[in-house]
Amino acid sequence: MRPPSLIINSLIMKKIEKEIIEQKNCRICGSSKPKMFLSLGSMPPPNMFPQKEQLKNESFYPLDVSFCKNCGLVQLKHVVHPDIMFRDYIYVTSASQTMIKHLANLAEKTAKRFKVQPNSLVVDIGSNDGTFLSHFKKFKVRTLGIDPAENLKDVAKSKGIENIVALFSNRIANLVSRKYGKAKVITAINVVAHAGNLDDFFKGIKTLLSENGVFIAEFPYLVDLVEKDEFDTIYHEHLSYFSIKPLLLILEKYNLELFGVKRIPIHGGSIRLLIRHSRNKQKYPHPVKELLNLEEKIGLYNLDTYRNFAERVEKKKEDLLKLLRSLKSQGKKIVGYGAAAKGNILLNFCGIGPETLSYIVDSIPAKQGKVTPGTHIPIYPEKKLLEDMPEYALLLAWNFADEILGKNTQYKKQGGKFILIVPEIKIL
Ligand code: JHZ
Repeated sequence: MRPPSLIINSLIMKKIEKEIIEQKNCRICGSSKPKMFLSLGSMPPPNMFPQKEQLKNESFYPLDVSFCKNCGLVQLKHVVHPDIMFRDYIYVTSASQTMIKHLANLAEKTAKRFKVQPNSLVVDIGSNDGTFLSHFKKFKVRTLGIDPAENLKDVAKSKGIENIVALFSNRIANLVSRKYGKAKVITAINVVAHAGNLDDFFKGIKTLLSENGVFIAEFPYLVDLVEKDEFDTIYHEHLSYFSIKPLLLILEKYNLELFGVKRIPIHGGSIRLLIRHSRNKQKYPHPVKELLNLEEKIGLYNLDTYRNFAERVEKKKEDLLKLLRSLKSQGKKIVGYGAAAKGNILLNFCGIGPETLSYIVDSIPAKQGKVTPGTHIPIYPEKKLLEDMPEYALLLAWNFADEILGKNTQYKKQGGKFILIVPEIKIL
């Protein structure tokens, strides 16, 4: 018999039969009536940066968003095959100091609050380049990463992180618990929104989590997305946009309990969830009740809220294009800062290409030398900004505004200006 790790690796080696499928029923409650309220158009998945010679082979997929009135889940209407999006993944967690510090902090807090003993198992789903798990090493725990990106396996390994190349599922959870035992801590940072089958995902959490274990999940919060019009965080990888209400439904289905929740500022406003095997059925802690009230109050369970959001998105597009056209007509040079996935949504949706943004600077070496998906703007290392001194830099990675502005004081001193787009369009 082959060892379990080989069996796991072979699970994602199947041929892709359908590149995209339409999700007809709500991915949480199964209702057949999710209503579409926004179409951002058809574009390549935003982390698939082509080389100049691959431009003719780009695949475009629709980006349409629906709301399920029955359970409150906001979700994509189409699902691109996960192998297309995640098998060769260009985004690395370690690209931002903000993210590194955030995860170091979370590892420290987790180990202390949950009294994680040496040798306990800590599993990170969507472990990427191993940044998060590397911060658990000093607690002498056993760490295991699960991530479908084949290209990042060795990067994580070089940090001493054992890694399984797979999409998380109940099947994987069973294999892992047989080989490594149950996990005291499971984490999924910016991952649950990516899960194609939420039932299978939470069933897997139920299977792998030890009796007194904790599952910690973080992802952008729908309240922030709607209130700050962060429409560019809607993309093919993110299949669900969560509020608390639909989440409780799926947790209850698998006898899991949300015992803690906290709003955190990362990525334009996220939530951190603390989940365990159910002990207090139907007794939500105060912060959970407060968020449910907030969601109700701002209309997250009404279709009209999303129709209004869609109108604001169109308006933001017009306003941004007006500003950029006016700057170009004055002969100003504009570039982009941060070739973020969200940036690619903004560029494709607004139809902004190299005629407007001469280039984009980005810190991830694998993005440099490539062009942006769909819009074909060349990407260079960050140092080009100061060498070239364009008059304006459109901050595409607006979620890291503090970090980026902080390290570009010289550009500002020499007269360079940043254009911010979230929460509103503003020149700094
Ligand atoms: P960043 C990613 O989306 C992918 P993206 C993922 N799907 C997800 O869910 C969200 O995060 C949350 C660059 N940069 O993190 C690096 C600089 O150049 O906003 C990145 O290319 N200089 C998992 O891609 C980009 O900006 C800098 O100083 O939208 C930021 O991408 C910093 C800080 C970043 O996420």
